[in-house]
Amino acid sequence: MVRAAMRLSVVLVLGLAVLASAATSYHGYKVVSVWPKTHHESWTVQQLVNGWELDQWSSSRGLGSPVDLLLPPKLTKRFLAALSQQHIHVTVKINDVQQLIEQQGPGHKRRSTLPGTFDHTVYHNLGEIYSILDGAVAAFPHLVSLYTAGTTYEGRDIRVAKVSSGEPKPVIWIDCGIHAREWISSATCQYILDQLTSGYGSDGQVTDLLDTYDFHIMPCANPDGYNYTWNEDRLWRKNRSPHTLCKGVDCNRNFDSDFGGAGTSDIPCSDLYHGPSAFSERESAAVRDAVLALDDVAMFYSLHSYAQLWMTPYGYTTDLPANYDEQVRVAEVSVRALEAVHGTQYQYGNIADIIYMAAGGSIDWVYDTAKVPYTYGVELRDQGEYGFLLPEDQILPTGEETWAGIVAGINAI
Ligand code: 0X9
Ligand code: ZN
Repeated sequence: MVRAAMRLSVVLVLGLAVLASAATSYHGYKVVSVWPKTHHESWTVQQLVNGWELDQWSSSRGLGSPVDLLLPPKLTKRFLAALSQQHIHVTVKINDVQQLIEQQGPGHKRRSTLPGTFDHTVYHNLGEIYSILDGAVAAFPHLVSLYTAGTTYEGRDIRVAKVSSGEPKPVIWIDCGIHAREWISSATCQYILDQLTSGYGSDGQVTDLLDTYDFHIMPCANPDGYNYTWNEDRLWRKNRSPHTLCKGVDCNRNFDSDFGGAGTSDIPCSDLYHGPSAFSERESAAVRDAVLALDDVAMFYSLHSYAQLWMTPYGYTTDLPANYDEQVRVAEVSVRALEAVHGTQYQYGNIADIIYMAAGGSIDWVYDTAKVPYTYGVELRDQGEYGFLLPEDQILPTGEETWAGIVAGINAI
């Protein structure tokens, strides 16, 4: 009897261990676009999203524009039936999310270049990104240096590459990957670092830029979360700090800009959880400390995905910042330059109007408190065809157009 109970508990423990170690599978999950035409239909969709706690990949930008949702297989039938009963239009964007995940990430493809060198044909895990940073220092020791802006809950360094041609100059800050699943963001930071290092002394435009500015590039602002998207759950958004019931804070809700305000959640299990207090998280504190340690930050860019938006403050209020017209003028210059490269269409404007209210975001805090006059949040490709699962053959064109937008913006200030 006792033996049998012991055997049972061993089996149970082993079973739980297997369950705990298995990566999340999105087999049979779909991404759908829902098109509410009236306020009532919008409300209905929101009720379904809240009731079933669906992962909302994008929010509608007004009536007639779509809301993208991740739909678990067990809810598909009921969800589609509810919509059809209300005559709400829906289209399937991704038929099987897991299939798409498996086309990218661990082991699917070999890199085309040596480890420790740039390769914009594949996504890289955190170890690879950090060895690329080390490789950049080794190859360009007079141009690149690295520093650690902070250490995560799980003990990983949050590294920054400083690119400088010599004596201190005003800084252009670019951070990437504060949301773990937005892989194209980190890939774009790597592309930008590659352009800066390979172009100095050979490309006139890059040489001029580095003779005028220093660049501080944080390619992975959320290393624990990013690592988790590689090994456990490709669609994880937050960091990995533990809280009651659930793990993770949305680091882009954790800055001290109307902390806890609109578009945030005080529920630890929510994807929009703002955390116990402003700057409670190592990742947001690292950005804060790094920016405050700099004498003169001319521009601050935070790269996200997806939606193709070039955004200015504020997210916590629909009020406009004092220099809104000037920030928007420069955003428009950037978007025109970006569009000229591959024809990708972007919209620009303040966060609260162009996407949604979101308090506690980095660009608002950097504008208000660090007094950086030009702060931009950029949502890179695409517009939901692949969403967060942007194929690797779009890394290079995304890098090219985004860099063109940033260069044009810098030259316009
Ligand atoms: O919700 C967010 O934090 C951003 N959208 S995302 O899909 N990438 O999560 C929008 C907030 C705007 N603020 C900044 N981008 N800084
Ligand atoms: Zn994001």
